[in-house]
Amino acid sequence: MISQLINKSISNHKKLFALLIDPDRHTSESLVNLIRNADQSGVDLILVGGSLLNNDIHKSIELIKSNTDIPALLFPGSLMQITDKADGILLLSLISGRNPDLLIGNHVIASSHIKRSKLEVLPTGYILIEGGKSTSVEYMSNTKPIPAGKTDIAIATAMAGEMLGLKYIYLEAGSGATTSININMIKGVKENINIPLIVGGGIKTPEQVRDVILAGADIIVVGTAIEQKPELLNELVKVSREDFSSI
Ligand code: 1GP
Repeated sequence: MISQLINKSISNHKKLFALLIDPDRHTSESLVNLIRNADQSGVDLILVGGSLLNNDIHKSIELIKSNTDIPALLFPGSLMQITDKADGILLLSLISGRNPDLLIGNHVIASSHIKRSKLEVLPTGYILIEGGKSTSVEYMSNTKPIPAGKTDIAIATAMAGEMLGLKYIYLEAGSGATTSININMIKGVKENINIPLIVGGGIKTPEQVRDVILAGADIIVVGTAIEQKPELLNELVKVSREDFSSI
């Protein structure tokens, strides 16, 4: 179970590195190369999704599953991205926004399908934070991100998500964000919740990976930087393997 892997890692002070794959950015060949790279680099989780998806997500997941044992989690940008070929799904409720479809509406529509699929469900409070530019997720979700400096709002939103029973909080600056989530916001959220914290959006360098982990992220998500520079993957994963037992 993916939730057990996450919980066990957290109790062992181990951080998890998640690679985000947008199947639309790949041919079958480049996808297989990326998966081999992920395998060799020691990536812990693969998230699959995108704001728009034209490629066949079933086939992309099948290709991923046939080339690695790394758990594959759906990170759906829409209802059309749900497939039982994956191991699990980050069931995202966009709690920073006020779009009822993304808070609960789509979940109602998808619930029977997800139950039948036997996908492991990871209920996640998804919090969108301004990342220095307008991102696809902001446009497609028709929601306003929390301003980058409003740590108090991010904390209150994360706490509300936990109180509602969500099991993970994801602080998201948006794919390709110019600025990743600021360190004070990560620290503030981490200090006020008792569920695993996922952080992603705009993380590009080993230093950023280290800083985000030191601030309190349990799971780091990186996508764009690896699309642009696949050779960076090994180095970024390595940083997440450093000894963080003192935090
Ligand atoms: C986006 O948080 C993820 O949903 C990853 O963002 O593509 O900027 O790494 P990047």
